Amino acid sequence: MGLFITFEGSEGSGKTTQIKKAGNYLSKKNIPLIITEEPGGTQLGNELRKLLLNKTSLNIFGKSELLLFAAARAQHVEEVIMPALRDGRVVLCDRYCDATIAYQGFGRGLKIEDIHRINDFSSQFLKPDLTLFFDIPVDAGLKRAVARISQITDSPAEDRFEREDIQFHMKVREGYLALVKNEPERFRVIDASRGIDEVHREVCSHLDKSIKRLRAKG
Ligand code: Z5A
Repeated sequence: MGLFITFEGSEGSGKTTQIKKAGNYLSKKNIPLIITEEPGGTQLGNELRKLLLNKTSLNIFGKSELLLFAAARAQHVEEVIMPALRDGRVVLCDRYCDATIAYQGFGRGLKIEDIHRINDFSSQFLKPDLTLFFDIPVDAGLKRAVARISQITDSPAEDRFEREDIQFHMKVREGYLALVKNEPERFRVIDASRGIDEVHREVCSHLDKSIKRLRAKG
């Protein structure tokens, strides 16, 4: 069985930058891996991603949004993540079930117990071995995210969530911090306000430890 590592964080925390660098780091060590993301990672997931993230005139209610993320996850777990893990690969995944608790639970205010049930169903109870949470103050992260979006000119901006007000993003961060508190053994909190290379070095040290642990298990 491989190793399942998720990257989580609020807007502009740099997790997408870091997941790519982590992939390069592991590839250089000849460790078989895939990099994937939620929502996305499959054809169905990519279609749902467009619906969920591009700002259109479509009115999506909170519960419908929750179920669309769950549908993308169900497909992703069965089609991509589980086969890769069975194949002995390291799976690096940009967001997963924790994002649903943070955004739909804390951000939108949907019932947390309902979300746990839906997460369990859509993920077939598959939990990450390790979750790196990239933590950054909300205003600093939003500044980065807005700057990145303003550079995109060749495709529709995936900015439906960035357009939410600052209170929404503060509740999301609060949600992540509550998850970290509940499961300290799974999470590593990374101070994402530092420079890219410094953050990368810390990511590599967590990856190395997890891989060592996996190898020790045989
Ligand atoms: N969502 C949800 O609501 N429920 C769910 O169940 C799931 C997701 C799974 C899609 O996520 C959205 O879906 C997300 C939650 C919701 N909300 N939003 N938005 P996403 O991961 O695809 O989108 P994102 O969170 O907006 O990611 P992002 O914009 O790609 O941000 P990021 O990954 O945190 O950061 P980045 O792209 O690596 O960096 C942003 C910019 O900052 C970029 O210009 C970098 O060059 C720069 N950067 C990165 N690191 C640094 C450092 N260290 N210093 C300075 N500048 C930096």
